[in-house]
Amino acid sequence: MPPLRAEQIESYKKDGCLSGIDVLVGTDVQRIQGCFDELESEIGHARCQAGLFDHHFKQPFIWEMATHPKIVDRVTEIIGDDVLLLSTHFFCKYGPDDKFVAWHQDLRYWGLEPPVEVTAWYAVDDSDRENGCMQIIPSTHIGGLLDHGKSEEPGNLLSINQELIVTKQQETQAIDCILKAGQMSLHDGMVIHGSLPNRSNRRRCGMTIRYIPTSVTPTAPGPIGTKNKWRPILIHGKDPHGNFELAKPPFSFPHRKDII
Ligand SMILES: O=C(O)CCC(=O)C(=O)O
Repeated sequence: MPPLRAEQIESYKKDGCLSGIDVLVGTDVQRIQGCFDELESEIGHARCQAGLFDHHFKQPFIWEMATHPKIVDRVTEIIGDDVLLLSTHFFCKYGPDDKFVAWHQDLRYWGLEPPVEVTAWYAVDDSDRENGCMQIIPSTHIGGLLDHGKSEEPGNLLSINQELIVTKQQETQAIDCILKAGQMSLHDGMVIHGSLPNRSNRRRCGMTIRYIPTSVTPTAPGPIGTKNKWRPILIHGKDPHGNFELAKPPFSFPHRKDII
């Protein structure tokens, strides 16, 4: 796949996100959906909604996506060659239902310094307005980390029910990350984003894959307010900084011959 064009990188830097990037096509899209279906039937809908933190240590299909060159190479074009896989997670909304993701900045609760991170949001299923695609308020990644409160609305899928109050004007600027299954969006961990409830009877599953440059230092052992711990893995380039205790890759690198 060709690298991101200069105007795409510019657009990412300006908006804090870039949507509609092709990753998988054809039977591979269904194969990954099938792997998720299998996991879902083993552990149930409730845990799949937002409870699958770092399952790339157990599930080869998540590791396969987290190390996929069509994702990782795009990330290196944004944050440079030396990249750690920070974590993986899923946001899976079954509809019709009231579950939603309140407006937030990922990095507000992650204890990373400097706050630099890119999320690849891989669409396991088609994601559109009706089933509650992710929404992003462009250019909000440049205003620093903002104070969050607690959501008063039941159904927030965020780990500690955090919510950032945004203005009506900001809300009207939000853009929909409409994706076909097999595509991804990339977003900056500082940008304000969230998603509305799934009002369809289709599932809307997104696999979030979080990446940081090796120059980032942890100021907390994991996402603040949760029991989860960071267990980053070097997946591209080198780690000259040694800021994290790195975890071992759980499986071999399925796509790369240069790293075993
Ligand atoms: O999938 C969603 O609706 C929200 C995703 C999200 O908040 C994230 O990737 O940080």
